[in-house]
Amino acid sequence: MNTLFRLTLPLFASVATLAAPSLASAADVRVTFTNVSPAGGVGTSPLWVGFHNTSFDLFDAGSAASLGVERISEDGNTAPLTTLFAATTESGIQGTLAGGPAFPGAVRSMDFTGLDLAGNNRWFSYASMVVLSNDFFIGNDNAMEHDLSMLLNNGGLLSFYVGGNGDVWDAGTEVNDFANSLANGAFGIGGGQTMANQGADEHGVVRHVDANPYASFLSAALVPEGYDFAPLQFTSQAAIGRIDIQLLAPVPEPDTYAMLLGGLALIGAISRRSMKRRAA
Ligand SMILES: [Ca+2]
Ligand SMILES: [Ca+2]
Ligand SMILES: [Ca+2]
Repeated sequence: MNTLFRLTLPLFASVATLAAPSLASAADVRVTFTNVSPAGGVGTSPLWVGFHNTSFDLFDAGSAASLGVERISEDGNTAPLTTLFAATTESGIQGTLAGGPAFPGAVRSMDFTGLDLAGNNRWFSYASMVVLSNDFFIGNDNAMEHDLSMLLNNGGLLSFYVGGNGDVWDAGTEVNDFANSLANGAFGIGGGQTMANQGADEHGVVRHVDANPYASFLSAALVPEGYDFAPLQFTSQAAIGRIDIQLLAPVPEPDTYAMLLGGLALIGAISRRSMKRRAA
């Protein structure tokens, strides 16, 4: 091995070692939601997502929903949930996927930067209203269900299906009634919601939606005769949506660039010195 290689190899190794912690500590991810319901199936309000250190728990089955869950479940309004998340997490990161409600086949995506996947932003929570409904929603009860630290070891992609086979919740905050359910018009049903937080309070607890989700709805007279509910039977479908969380190529931080440039300058100087010595 010549002098140049003996000097530069350890140098490359040390630059890589110094750069590694900086790259791992701030990751960027892309969250993509795809509505995989069949044509004519349910839609979803803009998906809220949060990255936390388990200090945030969206809801507990069998207990009353928070105001944040109530508003997102009844109106698709993520503002109260956003306030709640900010107040209960330290260094939590959150956002609502842009692009409006997602009906079957729609794809919504959003990038998040500077996540600490091994600490403050290791755990992923999500919530979205299911339409057609009064207060149905999808979301994770278990705050530690989705571990993003796995992104660092499994090729940088975490995918899972949501809302399948009864994994849909009734917030228990509004009586199910076609007279006051959001987006009836999109499904050819009469009635519908004309303002936020409309409809009778349910004073209930969060519970699974079972069997035919629409069998117990009041004001059934608003549904046209012979209406085909089959595409809306999400309780017997494999899923409502798929969430893909993809690790984006880490962007070196300024201090990493500085180290890298410093290292390269040093290599250049050594190389020039070594060539001069050989020429002499
Ligand atoms: Ca919970
Ligand atoms: Ca309510
Ligand atoms: Ca309800």
